[in-house]
Amino acid sequence: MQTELILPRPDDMHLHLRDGDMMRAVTPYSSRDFARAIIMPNLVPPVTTLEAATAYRDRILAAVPKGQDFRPMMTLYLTETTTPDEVAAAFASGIVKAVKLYPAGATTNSDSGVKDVRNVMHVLEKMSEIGMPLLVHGEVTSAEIDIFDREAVFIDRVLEPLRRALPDLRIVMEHVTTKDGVDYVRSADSGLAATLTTHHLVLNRNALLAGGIRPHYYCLPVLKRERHRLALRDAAVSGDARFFLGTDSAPHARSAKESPCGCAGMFTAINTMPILASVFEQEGQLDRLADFTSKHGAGFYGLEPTAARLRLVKRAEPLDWPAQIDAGGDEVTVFDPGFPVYWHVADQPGATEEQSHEDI
Ligand code: OTD
Ligand code: ZN
Ligand code: ZN
Repeated sequence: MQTELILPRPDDMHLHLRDGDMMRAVTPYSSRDFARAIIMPNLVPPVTTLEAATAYRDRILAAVPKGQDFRPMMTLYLTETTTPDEVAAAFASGIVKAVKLYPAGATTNSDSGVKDVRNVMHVLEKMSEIGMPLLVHGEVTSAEIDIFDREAVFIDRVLEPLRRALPDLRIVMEHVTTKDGVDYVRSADSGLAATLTTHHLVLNRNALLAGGIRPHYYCLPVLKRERHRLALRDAAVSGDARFFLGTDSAPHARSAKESPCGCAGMFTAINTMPILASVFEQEGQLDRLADFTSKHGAGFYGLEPTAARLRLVKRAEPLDWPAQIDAGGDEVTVFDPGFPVYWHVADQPGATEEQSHEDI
């Protein structure tokens, strides 16, 4: 039985770090295990300019504990007033790696999102020209479309026409949650990739709804049927370079989740790597974990896998994590995969053997 795994330090290609106290509380968990991350721009107000992205990046870097090497790769939030020149200048700076398209109303803080893709075509044309990736929250928001069908309908109504109109535009379908999404990515000749979250690989919608409603398992896109989860797992371990990790770790105060109208999002940054090692082990594909977490995403963004390493070890005793972490007076509930996790992150850069807190 394999009990050690050494990977290039992984990349989280879809991460919500928030701002202020919350950002300062959660950032160290990502920077401990990850080398780089694509940082989502859905702050209030959203990050829409290079100037705002640069300032946000500086605030994140200030929250990274000394001795850890973590590179935030920024994104701009696409609105109907974003200009082609703004995104081109942002991309040229090297600080901003991509533009994020949220259909208006699709998820947390997406009110300033795009109502109709036709209104941003001039920006997308520019991105296609300069090779700047478009990251999409791929769900339609129309009230008449069932929430479980919103990803599949987005592919038909928005994504496919967009890819026909701009075949050279590089697109990432963020947090793909359905077999439809996986099949669509596989059917594309080029230019299309997808991130997969930790939680959608682990849970189906029963976790949210069976035996009581569990607000800490509510996220968007919402958890789907088992057959979709199995399709996602198949894609993650397949070795297909179009699929890579984007945790979509999205912390909210516990009170905002345990509410009559609870916020969407799960906080997974803290235990993602041990959970993913368990998932790949369950699938008999431990050797492909590095592709998924450390190579495919880097390849898509034109980066080398990191030279630094992350070591995971399997132990007899399960990993222990706090049920909640403290975030500036608020509590954030930590993702519980629902099974014991025997993989542990063993080495953190900058930590001596005595300092390294192996069980988080
Ligand atoms: N999903 N929560 C959030 C974002 C994501 O769609 C997403 O990317 C969030 O809270 O920012 C969530 O459930
Ligand atoms: Zn999203
Ligand atoms: Zn997200």
